[in-house]
Amino acid sequence: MKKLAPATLIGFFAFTVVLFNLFVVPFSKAETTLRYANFPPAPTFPCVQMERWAKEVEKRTNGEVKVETFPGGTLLGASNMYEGVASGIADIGLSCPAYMPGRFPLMAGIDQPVGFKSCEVSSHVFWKLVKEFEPKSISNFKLITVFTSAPSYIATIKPVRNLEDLHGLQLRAAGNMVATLDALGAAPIGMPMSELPEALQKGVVKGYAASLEVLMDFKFAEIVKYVADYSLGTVSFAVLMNKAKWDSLSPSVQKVINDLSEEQAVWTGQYMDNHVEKAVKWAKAEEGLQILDLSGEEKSRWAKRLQPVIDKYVDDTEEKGLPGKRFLDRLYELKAKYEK
Ligand code: 3IO
Repeated sequence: MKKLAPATLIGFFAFTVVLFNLFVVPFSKAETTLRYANFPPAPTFPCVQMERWAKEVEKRTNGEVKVETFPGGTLLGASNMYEGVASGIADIGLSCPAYMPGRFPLMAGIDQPVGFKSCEVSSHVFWKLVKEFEPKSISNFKLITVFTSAPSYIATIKPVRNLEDLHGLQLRAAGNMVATLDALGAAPIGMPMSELPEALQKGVVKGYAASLEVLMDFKFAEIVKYVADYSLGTVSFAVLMNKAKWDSLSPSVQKVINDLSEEQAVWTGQYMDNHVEKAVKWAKAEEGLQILDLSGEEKSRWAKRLQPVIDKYVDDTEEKGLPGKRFLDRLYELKAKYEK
């Protein structure tokens, strides 16, 4: 048989590529692209869970849906996320209800200082609560999933071992945690996580309350060297989709997304718990971080200061005609169940 000249082979190959692009690609192409906005940097946990969700949706819809992700505030930031998704700038957005005290009054129950120890538990409890109570504040959106941060702790430049050390101390916190730090006598400043690096650098704050993985992910352990070992509450997140966009999706795609929602909450919690452990090990070994035990007596002083914060949540919601008492009762019930 006559050998084909290399040029003929290349020509044949090029022809095949052209044919493939003309006839095969157009029909196998993703039918829908979802634009998913996120405010913190790509390596942080809210974005890690976003990439996992995107990958799962693409896989489970066999490529019918493509998810385009926008980490680091490249499409929407923490403060315009809610409006940006409502108006369709993004199809999906990670909103942080905990940054807006008063705007999500019932859901704020999850961020009260109820002593969560694990993000898997708090995220799963939050998911169940949101399904059971269907908060009005997010009823204009399709809820994709919810989760929380891992429990927050006070991390500071100077050691905090008691309420006296904490008195008047300027600390950054998520909005919903401002009341908690106020009750402990600190001077909290509410701001999104994305503004904390600069505030710490400039010395505007002497520390913060947040979950512990940020010690490593934002390298905060280069500045703060002490953590007071007292779990203060979580920071809640809700992944919201534009309602019209949701309505435009096929029933099979909607089913994939619905089937993923609770799983995603639990996945995120598990990822976070493992990641926090890794971060604390790193911060201790590389940056000399110290976790300060509080005495038993000191812990009960803190608990005594924090109970009125929880009581106030109940009063505020009930005043608005919202079932805050039932929400909290159910929270404690689910917390005990998942902690087993
Ligand atoms: C958070 C927000 C963005 C990136 C990493 C994060 N870890 C915890 C939070 C939530 C928050 O704002 C806080 O104070 O814990």
